[in-house]
Amino acid sequence: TELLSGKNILIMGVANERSIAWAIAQSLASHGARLAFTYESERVEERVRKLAGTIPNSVILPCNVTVDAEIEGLAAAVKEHFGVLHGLVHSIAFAKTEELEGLFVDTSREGFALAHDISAYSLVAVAQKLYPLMNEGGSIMTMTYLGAERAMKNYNVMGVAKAALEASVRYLANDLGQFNVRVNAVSAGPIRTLAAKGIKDFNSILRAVEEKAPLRRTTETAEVGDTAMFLMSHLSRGITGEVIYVDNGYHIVG
Ligand code: 0WD
Repeated sequence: TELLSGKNILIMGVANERSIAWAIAQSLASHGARLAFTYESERVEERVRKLAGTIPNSVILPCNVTVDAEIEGLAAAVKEHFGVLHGLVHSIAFAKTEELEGLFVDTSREGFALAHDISAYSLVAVAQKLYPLMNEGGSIMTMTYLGAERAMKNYNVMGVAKAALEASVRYLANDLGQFNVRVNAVSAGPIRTLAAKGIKDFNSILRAVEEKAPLRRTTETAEVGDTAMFLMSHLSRGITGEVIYVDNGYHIVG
């Protein structure tokens, strides 16, 4: 029943105990994976170190994804610690709060570029440096949201960045399939995390999900964690380039 035993998986995007990446870590660890975590900056280092410390044999490495040298340093460190990498979980996004309210038409050049750099290009950048370590095949996953496909209130430039992210998943999947590396996205329903704090009127979004989603409840991070476990495992070996919805069905009705 240890679906991930012998698998080395890198998790990027734990900020605190509410982070989706942290729930993913719990699911992966409980199925026997060996984990490495990255932290963005000293601002979150202590919190990530404390959380990672509760998972035996895990390692923690710095990586701000806006800096190429840090991604290169990460790849070198992962190679040193693990030798072979089997999985990569990308759970990172950022936009300035002023871009996450009001009209999308008011998005600044700089805000657009920053949101795309951290939320979409970073997947390409880390995949580029880490797939060469996936000598035994691998699974890469990222986190997306329905705002990639629909114009949703206040999501604005992040929706456009998520559309770029989802397209990147398809192009990366097509490139890396020949190396037996799969690339997928999980589109999660809204969850109250640090990142969600930046989105205006988040409560009404949650309420709409409770009312309209087929399962009549909001998404829990553990539900995303268990789908991530499936994506990291052999069970999902036929799936690549896909966006899997873990949203209690909201996208079919909302
Ligand atoms: O409703 C939600 N919470 C949903 C989130 C619904 C659907 C998708 N998502 C996505 C987010 O867009 C993101 O891609 O899930 C992913 C994880 O988000 P989260 O777990 O909701 O949020 P959070 O716990 O804040 O983790 C995102 C982290 C950052 O946290 P803060 O809030 O400190 O910015 O991404 C990391 C950082 O730890 N991050 C970076 N990591 C490396 N380099 C960088 C960076 N430059 N910028 C942000």
